[in-house]
Amino acid sequence: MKPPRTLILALAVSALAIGCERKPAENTKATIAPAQAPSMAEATSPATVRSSPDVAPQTSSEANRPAGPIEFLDVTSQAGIRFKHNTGAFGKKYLPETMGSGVCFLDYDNDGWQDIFFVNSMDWPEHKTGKSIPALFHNNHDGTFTDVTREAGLAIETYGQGCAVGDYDNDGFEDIYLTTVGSNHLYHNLGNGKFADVTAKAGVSSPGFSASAVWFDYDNDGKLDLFVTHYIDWSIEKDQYCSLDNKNKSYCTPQTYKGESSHLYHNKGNGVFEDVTKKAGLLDPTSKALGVALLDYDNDGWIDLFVSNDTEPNKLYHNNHDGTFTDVGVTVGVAFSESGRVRAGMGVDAADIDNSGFPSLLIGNFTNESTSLYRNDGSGLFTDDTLKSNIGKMTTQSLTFGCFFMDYDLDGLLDIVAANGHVSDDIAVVQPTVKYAQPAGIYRNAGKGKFEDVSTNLGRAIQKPVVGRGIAYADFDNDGDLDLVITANNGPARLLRNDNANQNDMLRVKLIGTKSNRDAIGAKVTAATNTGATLTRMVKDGSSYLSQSELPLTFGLGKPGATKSIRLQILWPSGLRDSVADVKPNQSLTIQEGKGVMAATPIKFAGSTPSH
Ligand SMILES: [Ca+2]
Ligand SMILES: [Ca+2]
Ligand SMILES: [Ca+2]
Ligand SMILES: [Ca+2]
Repeated sequence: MKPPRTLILALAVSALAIGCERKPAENTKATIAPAQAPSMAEATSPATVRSSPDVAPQTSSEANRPAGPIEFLDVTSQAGIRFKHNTGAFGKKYLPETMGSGVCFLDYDNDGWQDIFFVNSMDWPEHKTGKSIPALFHNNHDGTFTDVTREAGLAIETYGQGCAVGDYDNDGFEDIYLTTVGSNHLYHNLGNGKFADVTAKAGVSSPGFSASAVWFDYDNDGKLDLFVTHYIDWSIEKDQYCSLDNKNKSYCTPQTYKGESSHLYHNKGNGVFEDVTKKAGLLDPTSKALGVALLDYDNDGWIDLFVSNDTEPNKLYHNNHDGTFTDVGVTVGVAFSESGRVRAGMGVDAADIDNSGFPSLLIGNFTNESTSLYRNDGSGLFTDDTLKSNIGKMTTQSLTFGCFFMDYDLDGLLDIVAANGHVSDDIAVVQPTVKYAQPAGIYRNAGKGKFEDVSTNLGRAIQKPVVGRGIAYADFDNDGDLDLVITANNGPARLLRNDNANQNDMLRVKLIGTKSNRDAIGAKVTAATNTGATLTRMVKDGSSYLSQSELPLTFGLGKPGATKSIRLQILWPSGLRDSVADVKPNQSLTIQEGKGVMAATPIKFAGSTPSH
């Protein structure tokens, strides 16, 4: 264990003087008042340029800088995470059993430490053996978590699939949307550690077979709207018989069932939403959607939606700026494989992988289909780089559900992380080389459009075969590098701590919208270093599969350099621009729209046991 760091008293004096967000609480369950929204006059002020507050002399941090190879260490049990997904499977092979479930990182109590929400399914009514509930784990700031599900009012049994976290009422507290096979739930965060089910008033139950969901502000009115993907028209009564070996029932593929349209809900304010699916041009009963990613693929300032469909064409919904969307998936080249085939699109992500300023697309597919990588060429078109990037040959054997771009080694290039696992527990009967439980995949961005498989270089935990489904990232221990949580179908979830990636420099940025939605979802941040790197990241939820990573952004800044300095430019969804000059690496900044830096905390490199 490393010795505790010396506290740096010079920390961000000027920032904290004007800051209205409290520092991380000393007590684990403290309720934190949200930042107050500034007046409209303040919020609409022109672009501001401010210097970052003087932060930590880098020398004292360097003393605790880790060394050694990067490893994702399984810290599930030492962190006190105990969660097992229950599919309710009892031999009838009902299709939803093989699809779940998701996990979301969120800081529900605003203490600056990411908490974890696990979605659960449950026993079927005809074979009830016990109660299965989701789980909310509070981050205790010392590498451990406490299960607070019951106190939070979330011990509610549903046939859950996924979650999406967003502060839909801009009250400063993250709310949770839970998707299910059945009726979905919106849990409003009351700010005192408890949640209230407000689904009925909000009008967002979205009955059917829901999968991934995403909060985003499609009309840029400052209020988060909700898009809910739907998969297939399934019920116990409509369940079909399928078999791989012509003897025993297997899980059917989605071709057996009709699709079900996804839904868009417009946030009207006052906690009420309107189903605008048809009006927005998004009604599509043939789609079998599983994943959704936010991106502004054409950089016109309006968020577009990418939706992956299982055995149906993928959709890229261009935002027309008037409340409607147009599917341009075929035109821009992301609907089909290079040979014109539909694939089993599941998890998705969009991010700027080549530091071009434009987001490229990642889609997890079935075994023998490979994960898809579409590079955004900046002219409104995508190029299928699956083969050229080497992703194709590295992912042929994988059946990929959750996946995303994440800079695991903080070198400034976004890598690829994937959770894998087959849908058929009996797949080995007909395809002996294909496994039901599969290791996760990590593919390092080597630059120049190439990726390399580093899955076997990062410790044993990544190589452990599991029936992977949901996956999400966050810096749960606030040591500057990104950690992982992975769920397993009908199995235990695991927390994998990233050790030693913080040998490289990083900058973490949390944004607070004022005129824009408070979560700043859709805000784009460009970090330009005095060493010549320019990185662009967008604040987003959604992506992966049924899951959500943390909202704060992490910029990997490569090898430590004593004179390194960063200029941040923020384009808010409202159209406002802020910029912050002379930022030093290895700190975590909170930036408020129109106001600049509100808080700055140096990163502590102590790793597993941060001390106070
Ligand atoms: Ca927290
Ligand atoms: Ca809220
Ligand atoms: Ca756009
Ligand atoms: Ca970390």
